[in-house]
Amino acid sequence: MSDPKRLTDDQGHDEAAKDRHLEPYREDADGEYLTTNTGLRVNHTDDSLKAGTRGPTLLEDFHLREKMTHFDHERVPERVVHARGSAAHGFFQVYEPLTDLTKAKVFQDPSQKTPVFVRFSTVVGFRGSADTVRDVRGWATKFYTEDGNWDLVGNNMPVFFIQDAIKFPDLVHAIKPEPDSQTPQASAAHDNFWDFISLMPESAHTIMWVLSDRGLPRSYAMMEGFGVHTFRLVNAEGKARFVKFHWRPVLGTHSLVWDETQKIAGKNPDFNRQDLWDRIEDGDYPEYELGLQVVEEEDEHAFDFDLLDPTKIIPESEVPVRIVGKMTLNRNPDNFFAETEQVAFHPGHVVPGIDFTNDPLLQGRLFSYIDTQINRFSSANFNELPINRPVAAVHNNQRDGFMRQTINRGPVNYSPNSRGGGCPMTAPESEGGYVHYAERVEGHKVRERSDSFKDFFSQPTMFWHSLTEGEQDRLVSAAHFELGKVTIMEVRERMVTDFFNHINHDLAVRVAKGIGVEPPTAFAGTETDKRIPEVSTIKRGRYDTIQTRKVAILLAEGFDHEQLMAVKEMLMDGGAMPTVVAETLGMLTSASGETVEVDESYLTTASVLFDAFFVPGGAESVEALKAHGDALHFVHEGYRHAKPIGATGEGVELLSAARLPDLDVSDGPTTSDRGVVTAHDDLDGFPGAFREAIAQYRHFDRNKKDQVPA
Ligand code: HDE
Repeated sequence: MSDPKRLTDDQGHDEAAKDRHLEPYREDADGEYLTTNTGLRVNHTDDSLKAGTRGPTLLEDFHLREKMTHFDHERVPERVVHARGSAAHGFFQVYEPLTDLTKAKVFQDPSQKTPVFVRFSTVVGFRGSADTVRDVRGWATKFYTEDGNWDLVGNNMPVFFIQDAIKFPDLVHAIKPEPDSQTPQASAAHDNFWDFISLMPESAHTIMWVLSDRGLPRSYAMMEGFGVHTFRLVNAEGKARFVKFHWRPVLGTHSLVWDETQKIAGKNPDFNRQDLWDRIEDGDYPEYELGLQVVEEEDEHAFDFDLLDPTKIIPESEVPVRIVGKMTLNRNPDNFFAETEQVAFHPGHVVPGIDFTNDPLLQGRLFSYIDTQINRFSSANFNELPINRPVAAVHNNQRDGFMRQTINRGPVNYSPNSRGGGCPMTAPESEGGYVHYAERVEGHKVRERSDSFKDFFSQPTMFWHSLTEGEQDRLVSAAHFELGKVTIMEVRERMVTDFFNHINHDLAVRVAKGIGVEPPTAFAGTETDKRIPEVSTIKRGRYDTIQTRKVAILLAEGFDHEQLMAVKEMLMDGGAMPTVVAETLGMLTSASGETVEVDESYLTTASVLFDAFFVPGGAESVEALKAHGDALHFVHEGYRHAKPIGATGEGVELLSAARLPDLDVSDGPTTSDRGVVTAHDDLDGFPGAFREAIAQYRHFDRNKKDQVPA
């Protein structure tokens, strides 16, 4: 009989291969008796065994002891970084064979769907911290390929804070909560972090990314991903090329705004986690295209930065991104601990056709990830856990240790051997044996940084100039927040003069103004005309769809049913998600007698959890909303956060009552470029105009939005 835990080629390697692989480990208790861990049926689990109903508990109570002991041991240490994560299953499919570039099987056959498990994470916060903090997001993908597992362990930003792995413990110590007070949680806004950064000019590029909108993703389905390091692709002829990996969300890249993220952290700390879960449950599967930037080996030194330096990107104007395939996330985990918590990634999990470079950050990671998994699982057997087990067969002489699962048969556990016929035998390259790329290496043994790594400011300068004006404003404001939390004046000053002033003088002056620091004298050392437009989140957005956008519909008794339905239909057609919000849960009756169910009340939800708002008419309904602080607050906050707002009929009066600046209330549908769409009497064309405003995602050009009290 075939053993499902050891899937072999004849059982196929398709999209469902990992799912089949996990099946024998799944457990359902439907219709089953409660038992102990040794299979003994339990007949009472609510009282411990005592000497008399009011007497002492007996040591003999094996059920109590087993239940309690297991509970006491329910946790494993959380990840030292990336502790808070959310994951999903899915598959990857290449668009056309990449045989010319790599022999990795995952890239050969467009009809093959390789199963994947992806874990997104924040970096700094502990396991129970909020999702919507300003931070880098982790993006780790485990491909269960025919050749074994390949882990692409990346981030949502293409650069990193440091150039050499040896600085990682310092970086993480500095950014985590301070060691005496253990504050602040999940935030870089404190003395230690900025003290460290002000002395680490190599971090300038990543700091710009973190302070930009990229630090606040709207959804894991609307976030780009990057492998960060330069890797190598190797084809069957042994020819190698450099490569950078990119993930591009099909829904485009979109971000939240800072005030909103802080409020969401209180209203729904699981915002991104729940969003990912709901998308998959609703069938709105997150999809991402994989892109490659490929550089010929002979062009290694053709750039004005070093390809091995992880604080640099390759501008797309120099090497375009070739889109090669798509990943779809279509299944939520069955069990958070068994899958999301126990999944163990490692950049060193590679397959033939994919190899490393000498990036000193990558090289250090190759050590750290195995070590950290052994710390988390107290065992080198972590790859035997169901979520980590490759679908490819595993045979070796690594044996024993805590929680060993595999029952290796026979007397042979060494190599070479003759007793086992030489098995397990090493595989020649033609049979999939991994052969390291034979890069020629020579040099003196030195503890030094290459001079080619020492231009710290050119790319941050290009980054700054490549943002839209609105993005620049928000970045400056982010710096005001972060450095405003720094209590040591010298650190603030150093950040202005030694850091931002080297990126751009105007930026430094603007940052200085918000944090009580004397503006620095002009410094034009790193100015450049080069631009890298792809870094802008706004330019990476998608504005031709309203798919999965969440729209709150504010209602009270006596609403106009026809107006509600016209917009609801438009939203449903476009794949958006309308939610009726009212004072209480239950049913509401329209002016013409129809009833609708309320989905959320002002208590159970908040404006910050929506992308757009709609207020239909109905005199009685709108009068009630006008008298309701929560309804007015929804409109104010939505306006302040630059979200589209639509109103029809008397609904327009709610916006007037909210005294939105520059409100244009005309009869027909008015699509102001500020994303407030109103139609008082002539409703023809309103749904289309409102749809257009929602597709724009945010309307940052509301220049008086800060006058609104929210
Ligand atoms: Fe990680 N990193 N990292 N990192 N990293 C970990 O491994 C480390 C770096 C990244 O969802 C740890 O399993 C070092 C860059 C992700 O399970 C640990 C250095 C990038 C995840 C570790 C880096 C990453 C981790 C902690 C500098 C983007 C979460 C728990 C040399 C390219 C994976 C764990 C998951 C997790 C070490 C830098 C991405 C301690 C030493 C650069 C997405 O091993």
